[in-house]
Amino acid sequence: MRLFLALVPPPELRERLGELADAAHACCGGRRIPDESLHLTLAFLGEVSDVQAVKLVDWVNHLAVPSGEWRLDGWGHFRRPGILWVGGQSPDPALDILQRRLWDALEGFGLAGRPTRFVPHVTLLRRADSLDADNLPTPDLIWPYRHLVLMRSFTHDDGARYTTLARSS
Ligand code: 2AM
Repeated sequence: MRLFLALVPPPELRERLGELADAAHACCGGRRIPDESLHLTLAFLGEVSDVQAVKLVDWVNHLAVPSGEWRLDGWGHFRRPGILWVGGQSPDPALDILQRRLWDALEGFGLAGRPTRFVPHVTLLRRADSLDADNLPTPDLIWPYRHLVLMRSFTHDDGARYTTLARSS
């Protein structure tokens, strides 16, 4: 099964992100990520076995994550998959440390895939017609977090859907 670790936005922030996704979609086209799927990927694990998944669920359920606040104040994009995203204009040291700590533990589970670069972002559009965010309102949002989740991704014709398998304590 295909798994990833993520932060999920609290309900009010999810709404604000949804408004930004609507504005982005009106201007740039592509596929708008549904509100319920908006997230920040901390670690993409890819395909894992059932045995590994059981271990990961137990680990995440007992994991304590330092709480924090992430400031989202800029637009960005990944050209190749046509991803338009919101994120921080400057690096976030707390998220960087969390991401490194998670990969240290994941490698202990025998998982590979630590990325060479971590760019915290919330994908709002995929396969956008335009990646020019100049006419979009500048985001200014704070994301308070206390927990991370282990998510399973299911691929459908109209995009991915996610279910939560575990939440940190
Ligand atoms: P993103 O949309 O935030 O960029 C679940 O599939 C999530 O994992 C996706 O939303 C995507 O995050 C990320 N993801 C998917 N495939 C990936 C890959 N091959 N490498 C890294 N991250 C990936």
